[in-house]
Amino acid sequence: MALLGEFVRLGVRDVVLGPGSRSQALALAAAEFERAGLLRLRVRIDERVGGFLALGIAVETGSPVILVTTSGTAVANLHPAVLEAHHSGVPLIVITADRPESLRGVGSNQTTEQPGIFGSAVRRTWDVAPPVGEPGETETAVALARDAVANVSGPVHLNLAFAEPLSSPFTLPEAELPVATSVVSLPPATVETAVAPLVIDPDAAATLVVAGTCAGPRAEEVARELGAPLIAEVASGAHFGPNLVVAYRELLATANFGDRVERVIVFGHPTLSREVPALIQRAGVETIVVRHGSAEDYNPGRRVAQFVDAVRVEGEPAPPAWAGRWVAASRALIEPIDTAPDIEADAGTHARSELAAVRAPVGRRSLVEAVWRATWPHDRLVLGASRLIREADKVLPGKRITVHANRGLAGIDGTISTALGIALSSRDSGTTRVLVGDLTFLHDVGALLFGEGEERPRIQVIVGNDGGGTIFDGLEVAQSAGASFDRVLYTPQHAPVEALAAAYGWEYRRVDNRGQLDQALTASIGPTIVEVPLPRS
Ligand SMILES: Cc1ncc(C[n+]2csc(CCOP(=O)(O)OP(=O)(O)O)c2C)c(N)n1
Ligand SMILES: [Mg+2]
Repeated sequence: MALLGEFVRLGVRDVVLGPGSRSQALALAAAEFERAGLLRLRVRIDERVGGFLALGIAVETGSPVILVTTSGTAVANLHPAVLEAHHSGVPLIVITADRPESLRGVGSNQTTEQPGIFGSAVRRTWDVAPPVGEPGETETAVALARDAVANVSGPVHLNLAFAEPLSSPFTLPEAELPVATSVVSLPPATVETAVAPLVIDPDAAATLVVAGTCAGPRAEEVARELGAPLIAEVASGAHFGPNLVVAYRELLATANFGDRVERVIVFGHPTLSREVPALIQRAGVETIVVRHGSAEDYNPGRRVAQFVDAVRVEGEPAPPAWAGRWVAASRALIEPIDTAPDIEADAGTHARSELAAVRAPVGRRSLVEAVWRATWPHDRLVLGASRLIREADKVLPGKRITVHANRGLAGIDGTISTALGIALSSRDSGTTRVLVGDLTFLHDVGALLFGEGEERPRIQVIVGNDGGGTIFDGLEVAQSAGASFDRVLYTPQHAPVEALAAAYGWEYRRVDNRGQLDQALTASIGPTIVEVPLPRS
């Protein structure tokens, strides 16, 4: 109670929990705080889903989220989300209930070694003895909450022991309602950037700016200030602006483009191409990495020259010809998929070609383009790992919208849960769309479950269904592996998505052409699954 009260006083607003006996005191206290309007509480029975839901909330709000579980395997189910949060620098306060020390290591029910269970993936761990009603316990709880918030530049773990009785009835006395004094200010980069930023002179070298996930809009600003081409991955938060180069893979491998680069400035965590790490490892290229709160510094081939917390540009931008050549060449490389009808064509030809466009089958490119067109600044877009995010990264033009992808470890797990967390806490009134492959969808199908009374946000789960993991078809081994390939890599499936939608109470639409796709993307209000069958190749 004192612990949660202090978290609230420090500005923490969101709690996600799974049910369990050992954690009952925390769960009941959280429900009381919610009743008093001091916390938003989300309850999920599957802790892996709850973990990623909390991650999504923290990504969207930028504030730490409390995650509560009972003891035993419940704790281990948080590990995937904790790892992703660790690698992306997302603040999670993981509180796990445990038995007191005397009942550990002696075969007690539902008891394992919880302190240290997340290894180095948490910034700090506390193992706390059970409260027994002694004086000073409130102060200890308050100090613990402060300590946790001070360390939450990524996930932190509070393992709290509870002895019998595990809880007693209580209500929050009005007089004791904690007053939220401040919104949590996070410890990471904000503090460290007090260190003077590295000064960059645009004239010193032919420069390219690279933005991976978590980069944010600063990368775009720096590219403009430098007059540098901008390679901004689709979920970087910087995929817009006059210097954006979409066809970067091709250009990095083209004479007079990639080979002219002398200096690379990296923001965020690039993961979507081989060409970017190859460029950084080329002789004669100097790379500066601007840190972004991840646990690991991006350092391909350990060739990065400098890691800094921030950069400042001093001097006039490079001549426009430098970035201009890249931008123009990129535009020329990305042809529109459908050639527009000749302006001089008669009305009948126009009508026929428009009809043909509406009836055209949906491919991967037209799918990502339609989702991109439908998304506006008040919406949110979440991209699952695998083929579709790569397709999006290869072809989508710049647009200033909020895009998220779990690229810390690029797992196909927890994608729908993460998107639900984003949808539930988005300050804007738009729709959250999450674009996933079929295996990514099925991996997190449990996220579709809303317990009775749980809020159902505006969300569309768009499933590009090609019957398995077609990303593996692009591997060299696909040519040589023979009959086993499908069984162990493609992993074919025919799970009926419509039936799953019905089982979990989601609206469902199947889309067979581009016209239907555009309609489906703008039609729905409540949680909807849009299934888009795609060919394997
Ligand atoms: C948790 C996890 N398990 C396994 C993988 C390896 N993996 C990467 S992509 C992929 C297949 C994804 O298939 P699907 O979602 O259908 O996308 P597609 O490639 O077919 O578009 C797998 C299994 C992973 N990234 N994360
Ligand atoms: Mg697939």
